[in-house]
Amino acid sequence: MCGIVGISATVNVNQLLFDALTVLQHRGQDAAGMVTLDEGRFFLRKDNGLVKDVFRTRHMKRLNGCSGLGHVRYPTAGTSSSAEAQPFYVNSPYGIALAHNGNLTNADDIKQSLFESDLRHINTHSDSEILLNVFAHELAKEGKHKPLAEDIFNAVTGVYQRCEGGFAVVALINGHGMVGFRDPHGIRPLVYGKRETGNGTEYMLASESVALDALDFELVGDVAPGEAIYIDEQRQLHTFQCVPGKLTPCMFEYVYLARPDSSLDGIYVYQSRLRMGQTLANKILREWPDHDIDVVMPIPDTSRNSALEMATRLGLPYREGFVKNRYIGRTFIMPGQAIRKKSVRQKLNAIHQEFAGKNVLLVDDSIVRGTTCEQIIEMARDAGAKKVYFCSAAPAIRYPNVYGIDMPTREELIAHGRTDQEVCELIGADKLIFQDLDDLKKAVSSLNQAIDDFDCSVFDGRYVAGNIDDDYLEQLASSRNDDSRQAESDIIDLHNEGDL
Ligand code: PIN
Repeated sequence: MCGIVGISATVNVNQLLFDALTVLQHRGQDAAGMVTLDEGRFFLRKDNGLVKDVFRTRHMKRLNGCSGLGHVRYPTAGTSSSAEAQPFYVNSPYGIALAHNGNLTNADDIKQSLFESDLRHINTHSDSEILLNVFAHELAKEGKHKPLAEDIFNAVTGVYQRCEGGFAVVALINGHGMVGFRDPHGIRPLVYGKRETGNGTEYMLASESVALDALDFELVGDVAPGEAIYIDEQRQLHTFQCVPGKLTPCMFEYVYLARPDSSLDGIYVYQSRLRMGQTLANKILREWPDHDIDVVMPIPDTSRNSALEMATRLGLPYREGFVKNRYIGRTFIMPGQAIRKKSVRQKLNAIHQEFAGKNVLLVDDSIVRGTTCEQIIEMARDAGAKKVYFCSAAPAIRYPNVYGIDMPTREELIAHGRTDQEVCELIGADKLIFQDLDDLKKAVSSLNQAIDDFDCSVFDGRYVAGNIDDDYLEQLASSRNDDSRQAESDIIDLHNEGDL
């Protein structure tokens, strides 16, 4: 998962991009990048690290121009070296920069055809470089010195025809404008908005609406699956449905990835999490009417919304039993099992009085590896809890994600190949309750009747964009495993464009 933003403004965009990336920082803390375009010249700064550390005053001063792109990375396919940070740039045709969120599931095939038929070389492991080259090739095929909106849309159609998987893209074409598009299933999110100024309308594309809010842009809507948005040099907006789309957004955005104050595909994430709490509480009332829970407790932060609603529906007190050190990153994102384990105790501390002698129901948004919940349950017992029940606002995660979320391999997922009861025993809970997938789908789709399906592949192994087989999953697993990642990140790239 990554965060992307593109802005076409009437003033320098460097500060706007910085602010937008800071708001999208939860989508990736591994690397950050920004490209701006000023009088026919691109300025690029990208490196590993948080937004606040990657862009220093000396960089910001040189990131000139009224249009630009930004990216925060959370490593998916590819590696964590700084040369794989985005945006990527290619000089022909016109000069194009591109940032991408998602994962191409046919990247190897495209890479081969780029090399053999299109005579293009890909220098990194990143599928974003592949996407950029496909787009560049398709645009070059139009053969225009001054491409029109329809040429841009033809090129995006070409991308849709060649690329499979989940992707949301923003691109800047030197001398011509800014483009945004989203895969035909709308798996990864992309919204756009506008802002009126004395000098005309400004446009912004972003992974989440919260970035628009922060910059005072008004949400126009979500980019539709298979659609392309083009804002030309005069900041005129053009939209076109390049290929038919079927909206099946990623369910995990609502469960965990997106900020609660974002609206994605017409659904407020916060509201969806409240609904998840209601349906989970209903399951408890249905299947365990004589429960002996004394108190409902969230594991901060994401599960707070669901836990609060659960407590209300169950008629039980809601208590904050864990205090989180906000200066430590998300454990889910940190690479390496040892670091992840160590950081849980550093990250959370228990308020003993809230546990002593009570049967507590701990609520989390999801169970992935199970390492965090195992330690948290242990902490609750150490703090004096009588019984520790655990529930997950999402169903058990049994399958890897292939659409750009850095989920562990199948073997690392605690629920893969295990029953709920086996997972319960492994994490050491007195009882474990998972949300049912049908309930989750109903909870979220009740907020937008126009969506009748989601990408729920991590729960049910059904990959909505198709063409995923065991070989692909094996290959993805080997690129994701912690050891291979470490080895790759030790390599120093000769062409690191990390500095201006
Ligand atoms: C954490 C959100 N959430 C907590 C992410 C832990 C799985 N984990 C997914 C639970 S926060 S584990 O709100 O962003 O702080 O199953 O891998 O142990």
